[in-house]
Amino acid sequence: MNEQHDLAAVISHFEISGIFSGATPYGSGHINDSYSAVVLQGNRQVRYLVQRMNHHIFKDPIAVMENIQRVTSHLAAQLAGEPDRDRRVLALVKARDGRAWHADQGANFWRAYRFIEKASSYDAVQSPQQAYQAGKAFGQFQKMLASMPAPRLHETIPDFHHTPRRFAALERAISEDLANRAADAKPEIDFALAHESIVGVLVDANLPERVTHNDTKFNNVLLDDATGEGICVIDLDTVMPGLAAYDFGDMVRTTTSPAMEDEQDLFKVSMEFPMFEALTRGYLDATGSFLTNAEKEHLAFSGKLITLEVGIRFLTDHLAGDTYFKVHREGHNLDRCRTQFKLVESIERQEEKMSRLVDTLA
Ligand code: ADP
Ligand code: GN1
Ligand code: MG
Repeated sequence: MNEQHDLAAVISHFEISGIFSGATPYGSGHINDSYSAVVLQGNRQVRYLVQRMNHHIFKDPIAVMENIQRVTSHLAAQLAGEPDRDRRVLALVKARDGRAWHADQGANFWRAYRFIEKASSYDAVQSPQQAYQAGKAFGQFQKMLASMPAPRLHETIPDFHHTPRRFAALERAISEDLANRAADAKPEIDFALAHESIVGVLVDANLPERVTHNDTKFNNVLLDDATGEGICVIDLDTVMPGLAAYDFGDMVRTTTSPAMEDEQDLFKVSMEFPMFEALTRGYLDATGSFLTNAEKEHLAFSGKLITLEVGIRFLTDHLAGDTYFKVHREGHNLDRCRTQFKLVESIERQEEKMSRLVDTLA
């Protein structure tokens, strides 16, 4: 976190009663600044998850908030009558002016969510049971959003999963070489360029547009601390029209390798088949009834493609001088790129087996 923010001042703009007792930076996302803020209400300590949106990346924060309001209301309606409903969907706290956000003097956009207690997110997957729960939770999320009424959601980041355009951006970054890092990244650049033939496969497959999450990282689902159930899908900034396969692919990327995304020991990075199997079972338990055959046929491939895409994005940002993803050390984006490409290789070695498994389960 580069700046200090006055969270007491921020939360005073929201419909949060009680006495502010402190706030701490929270989570490990690459984009927004998140804080857990505690207020005393009588003798109870109540937490809120307060976020400053990154308006350099989300250029139209109001459009993002409109999407999130519509999506969370729709999910809440779908979950009516479910036990523990309040922990199964994010709930925005309104600002005192009635909006869903607060814009401060520094042009920062803030929002506040009720804190979902007794649940946790994990940066790396630990067991097939967790993988199953993540697949099921993101699958149910897609299922519930299949009935979102018109109009179409805003595209909060245009071409977010247009892999050919991500590839073109990398080519530009290589030729510009703004941070003078291309020579040292030659093996990674060669790896990316050698994969050009696959970048258009999903966008050219004529798959149906759906409401998708688009950032289905394992740490974007909260698992219940007591039962391990995937209880709530979070991080809704990129919920917009998209392809189901990219959502499944990002689960494969982040929920089948036990290593951290920025692990420097690449021996630890591999696509573990039991995790993939559990993830696929969870996802198809929720979505098998409505996905088309064409979508199912692309599931096994999607993990390889989005892992390549995210690796390409990390490499592009490294070459451009680290302007997009938060970095915490020298070469951080290059380290992240290396884990992604190592994972692509691991997936390539197991691709046929992955396809056979999806065929038997779908
Ligand atoms: P980012 O876009 O930076 O990844 P997230 O929305 O994913 O931000 O939030 C960061 C972290 O904060 C999450 O990984 C999760 O652990 C936690 N978190 C987010 N929303 C809530 C919530 N409503 N209740 C509890 N924890 C939350
Ligand atoms: C970012 O916000 P976070 O950390 O969940 C990024 C994703 C990448 C991911 C890689 C808006 O997600 O697209 O896949 O990092 N989000 C945005 O870890 O670009
Ligand atoms: Mg997140």
